[in-house]
Order: sequence, then C-alpha cells, then structure tokens
Amino acid sequence: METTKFFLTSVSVLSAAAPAAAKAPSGRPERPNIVYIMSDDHSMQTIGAYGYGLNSTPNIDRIAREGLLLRNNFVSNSISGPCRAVVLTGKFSHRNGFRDNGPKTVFDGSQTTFPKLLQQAGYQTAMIGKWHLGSTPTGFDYYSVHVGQGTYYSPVMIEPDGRKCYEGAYATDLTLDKSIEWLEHRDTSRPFCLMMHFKAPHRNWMPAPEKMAMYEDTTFPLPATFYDDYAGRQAAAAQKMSIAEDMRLEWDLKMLGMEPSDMKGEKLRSELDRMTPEQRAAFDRVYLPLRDEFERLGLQGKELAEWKYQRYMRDYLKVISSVDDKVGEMIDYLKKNGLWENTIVIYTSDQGFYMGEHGWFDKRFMYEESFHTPFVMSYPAAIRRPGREIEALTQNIDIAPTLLDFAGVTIPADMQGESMKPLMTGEKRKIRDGLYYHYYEYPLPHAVKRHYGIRNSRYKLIHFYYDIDAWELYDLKRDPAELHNLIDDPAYSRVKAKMMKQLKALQEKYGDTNPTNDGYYDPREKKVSSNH
Ligand code: SGN
Ligand code: CA
Repeated sequence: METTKFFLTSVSVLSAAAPAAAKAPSGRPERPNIVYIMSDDHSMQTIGAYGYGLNSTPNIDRIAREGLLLRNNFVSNSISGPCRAVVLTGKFSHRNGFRDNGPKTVFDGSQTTFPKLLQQAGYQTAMIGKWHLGSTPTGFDYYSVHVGQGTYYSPVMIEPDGRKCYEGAYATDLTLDKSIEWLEHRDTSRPFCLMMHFKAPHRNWMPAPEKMAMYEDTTFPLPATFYDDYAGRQAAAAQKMSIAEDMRLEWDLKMLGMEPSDMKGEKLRSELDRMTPEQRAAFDRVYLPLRDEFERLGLQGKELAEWKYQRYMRDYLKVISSVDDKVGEMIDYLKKNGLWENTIVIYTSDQGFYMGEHGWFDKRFMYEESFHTPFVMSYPAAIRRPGREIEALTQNIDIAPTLLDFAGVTIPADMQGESMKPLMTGEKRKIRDGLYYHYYEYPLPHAVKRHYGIRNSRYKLIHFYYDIDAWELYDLKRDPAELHNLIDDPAYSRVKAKMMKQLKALQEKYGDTNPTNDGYYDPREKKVSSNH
C-alpha cells in the first residue's frame, strides 16, 4: 500500500476564473453537470433550512435558498449500503439485491446504474468518499473510496491504482480536496457527474481539530420523547440504540480510560493513533478535562442519560459543521469557475438519524426521524423561483430516474422510482400516493426487528416480523411523534383496512409479494432462507 503525505490544497490556488457556461454547438442548452453530495447519517433535524433551530448550516442552506428543498423525502430501507445501492440503481433492495450491511452482502456491480448510463452518454464520472458496497465501484472514470466505513483520521482510500493512506488528513477535508482535484483535471468539453460522499457524521462523531471546542458551551433541549416508554410498540421496546443504555463512554463519548474492558474502547484508541501529534493535542486539550470532570461528577440514572445526550449532540454537530464548511467550498468553487448555473448540486444523506427522539441514536426504523432524509438541490438554469419547498412524497428510488431525466438520458423501464423533474421545474402534482419501506438487518447491530410498511401523507402502517409478529398504525396528523399505536383501535378499523389494501397494492407494484420470506442471512442460524 502506498502512503501519501497529504497536504491540503487551497481551493483559491487551484481555481482560475473560467468563462460562464456556454451553449452547445447545436444551440440547445448544455447538459447539466451533477455534483451529488451525500453525507452519512445526517438528520433533517440538524440542517438549518429545515427549521428545527438546533444548529446552523449556512452553506447547505444556500443550496436550498438558491434552489429547492424536499419536505417529504424518504428512504426505502434506512441503512447505509442499501440506501447507496438504491440511489445508484433506482430500485428497491429486494430488486438490486443489496438488502443489508451484513458481511455476506456485496453489491452486484454488473447491474445498470445511473452513473453507468451517464458515462455511456458521454459524461465523466467520479465517486469520492464513502462507498460501503463491498464490490469495486463500476461506472466511474475515477474513484477514491473509503475501506468499509472508513476512518475520520488518516483514511485509507481504495483507488483505481490501489490503496493509499492519506496520513494526517481529516476525512471530510479529504473528500472535498479530492473532489476539487478531480474537477481541476477533468475534460472541460464534456459534462461531469461527481458523487461526493462524506463519511461524516457517522458514529463515533470524531471532530476535526479546529472544531473540537465548538458547542462546548451550548446546552441542547431534550426532545419531548427522550423518556419514551415504548408502550404498545414491542419492536421499539426491543431495540439496542438507546442513548442511556447503548451509547459507549469511550467509543462514542470519547471519555478515555472510562471503559477499559470494552472492545469499542479499543476502537477509539485506534482512531486516536491515526492522528498527528498536533491533532492529538487538540483532542486532548478538550476531551481530557471533560473526562476528569465526568469522573468527578459520578453521574447516575437520568443525570447520566442527559449528560450523554449533551455530549452526543455536541460531537455530532461539530462534525456537521465541517461538512457544512466543505459544502460551502464546493459551492464557491463552482461559482468561481462559472459552473454554478448549469450544475445540479444536491445535498442529501444516506438516511435520517435520531437526535435523542424516543431516547435514541442510530436509524433503521420506519419511524419518521430515520425514514425521512434531507434533500436540497440547486440548478439555476432550470429551477425558477429559488427557495421553493416541495411537499410531494419523494423517495431515494427517485434519484436515479430524476438525474437521467435532467441529463436527457432515457430512463430504463425497470427502474422503480419516478422522475422528480416535473415537480422540481414547477409542476404542482404528486408523483405517488404511498411510500413503500422494507428493512432487513436483524439481528445485526442495534436489534431493530425486520419490518416493512407503507406511509401516505396521513397514515403509516408497519409490520414487524421474523421473531415477532406485530403491526403498528399511526395517524401522523394527530400523533406526529408516533407514540400511539392505533392498530387495535376500533375507531381506526376502516383506516386500517384501507392501509392494508394500499400496502398490498404497493407490494405487487414493486414485486415484493412474499416479504417475510426475505432471504436475509441470520448469523445465529448460519443459514440463508430459500429465496436468497
Ligand atoms: C456501525 C456502527 C453502528 C451503525 C452501523 C451502520 N457501530 O456498525 O452504530 O448502525 O455501523 O451504519 S460502530 O460501533 O462501528 O460505530 S451505516 O450508516 O453504515 O449503515
Ligand atoms: Ca448511514
């Protein structure tokens, strides 16, 4: 493996003033460039433009202000690899074959993806950052991807000519710098599609040196459902993603030496070992006094749970702040180089995340916080009336068809999503009545039971299965926090019957007609069920 000392290249040095986007020789407008920015586990609740007031993200907000924001955008299986496979293929997990992050699952890179189709249509394509699909990226002229989840410090990247360790680099900075470097060396006569996938803000929320002290004086409001008792919700009661119970003092909260026998403590130490002495000193300056104070306080019970929540929020938001800075540098680069008008810039996340709602971190459930995912986009050449919010139900299966549509490339008939282009360019209409969801990864981490379900603009119906058989029904208008399971409420029997029917119709439409026979590998049984 080659080791590279990585020196951050300043964007302003690289950028020379470039002419504004020209018309193609045919006189037709140029095909748009695409910068698809996706982070890992970035919740809607922590993007300024969504209005929760927890933090500010001025640069991500610029994309929404100069373009649009999707209010009701969802995933189809709230977990990293599966979401990434859905984005590339425009197909649900049961169709693209990548159902889970489990050790046996590898993305079949021979299938059709939107970057491949763009490449065939003359686009230059690149994939930089978190890939997390097991197989070597296909459909890209260039790639530089993390090994698995990657590390925050001194990441090892897989590139066409082998693995390289970028010693001293911070992952978020590296993703931006590699992206700009690729743009600088591209063929300017052809359009490009760049997928820029931040590792951040994935667990263990390791901040950049200059952000270590940020938010240390801020106290965040405890979510109203932090002490949820999960009454009437068996699967919610069985999870292992509680801030109070499952968040680790060393790995997650960086209290060095507080859990000497915990395997995950090892993981923190190995991440710290990847730092330069200066980076390590910046960490120690902030986290060692916090550890000493924590030891002195000896917190228990609710006090300890709330202390963990504050630490979690601070670290998570420090990491987000770096992401937002780098999004800003990309916007500035595009503007300085005359590319902004004719480039589709998307900022989204692989899925949503819990910021203490129901007492949780992590994702996986079809409940709103992890089912929802943020999505803002700008494309001044085609999106009139900047700053628009779109209320229609959209889903990550729609991304591939939408980008192909904008690029003027035929959308394959077997892609399962819909093009959002009409919505985005001003037509007021809905593209679907209901969203379908199917999550498989049980019993792997966090013990979230397998489930599938449907959500429309008012109600949600979920079936948890495998080693449980539990149905849940929510009225999102009356109970947006999803605390009251109405499945046995006689007042909702007609709603229930209607939702059951709609669910069946969606399963037929999308070809997931035998959902409990899901073929997912169970490491405890060491066998795979028949239709895998
Ligand atoms: C790791 C994390 C989990 C997380 C999964 C999946 N544990 O296993 O908390 O849910 O990744 O995340 S950790 O101790 O290794 O941090 S995903 O976003 O890649 O799907
Ligand atoms: Ca993720």
